[in-house]
Amino acid sequence: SKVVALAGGVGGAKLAHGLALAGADLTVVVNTGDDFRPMGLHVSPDIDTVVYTLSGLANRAQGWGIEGETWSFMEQVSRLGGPTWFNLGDRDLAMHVLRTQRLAAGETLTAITGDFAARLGIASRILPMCDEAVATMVRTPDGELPFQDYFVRLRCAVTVEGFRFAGIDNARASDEVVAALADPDLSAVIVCPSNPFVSVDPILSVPGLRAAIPKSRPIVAVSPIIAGQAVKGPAAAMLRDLGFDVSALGVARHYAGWIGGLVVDTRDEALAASIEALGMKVLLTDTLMKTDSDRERLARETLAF
Ligand code: GDP
Ligand code: FO1
Ligand code: CA
Repeated sequence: SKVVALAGGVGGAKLAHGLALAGADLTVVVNTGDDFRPMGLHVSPDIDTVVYTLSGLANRAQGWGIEGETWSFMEQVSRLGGPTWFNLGDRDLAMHVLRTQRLAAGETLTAITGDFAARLGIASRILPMCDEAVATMVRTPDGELPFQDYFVRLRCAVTVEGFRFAGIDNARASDEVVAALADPDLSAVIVCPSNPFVSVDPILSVPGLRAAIPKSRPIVAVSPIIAGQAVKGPAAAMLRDLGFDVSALGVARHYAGWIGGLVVDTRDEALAASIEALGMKVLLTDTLMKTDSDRERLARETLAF
């Protein structure tokens, strides 16, 4: 079946991989609010993670970058006094150098990403949420931080008060994203278990994107919170700081009025009635994706739901 999945990095890429393994005709719309330019190189972390995951190159334990990576480039950057808090591996570097050069030559991020994905043997379509630059900014008690400063340099160890997607007013849903959503054969939109605030919200904030999602098709999300905890990353801390319940119910409240169904972990069975009371259906299953077969099973169950 034809599906569009909305995804950030690690959680998004895992379910997208499952959907591809399950044989879905898949288009992944990926957050680009994390993008930034260390040393002048255009890094697009969530696209990188989706591309590396779907091509089988990903470092699964780390959650970003390439398996078996080497770090000679960064060692030399360090000797020469360059910035070392954001690490570009020797093989990973190729993607950033070529992306930067092709963007400077006038190609769109959509075209470049599609070409890289095809060259790495990926059958699914991977689309950036838009082609304009959007930068997620994190509001903290001490002022606003660029996303990678918050995430990597400060390891998310600051209180979060909110977010701003700088540049979003000048962005628009790309023709490719609009076409994928307008496909008459589209059977569903799947919101991956990605961070609701800094992976899914930027995608939905792109002007024209939310409106392009057909009202006639089911929208189903998978909760990134299991038993009150994020599997990885700051989603639980953000729910807490922003005053939401740190649970699948908090996630459900954030998406209420928009999604028709939420896939919730069996461990959170006790929340099902409260979530359904928000006006959405609930599927209870094991949502922790450790292996490829976990990814594929969760994808199949989500598609059936
Ligand atoms: P990022 O861009 O790399 O931060 O990745 P995403 O935003 O796509 O995903 C981050 C979210 O994925 C976190 O909130 C995790 O809790 C969630 N996540 C990661 N692995 C799993 C998993 O196996 N199952 C579920 N349900 N959530 C997961
Ligand atoms: N995350 C880190 O924690 N440390 C890094 O040095 C780092 C480098 C990096 C390089 C390329 C890339 O595509 C991603 C990279 N990430 C790194 C991951 C990353 O930026 C974050 O996990 C996300 O932006 C959150 O999705
Ligand atoms: Ca991300």
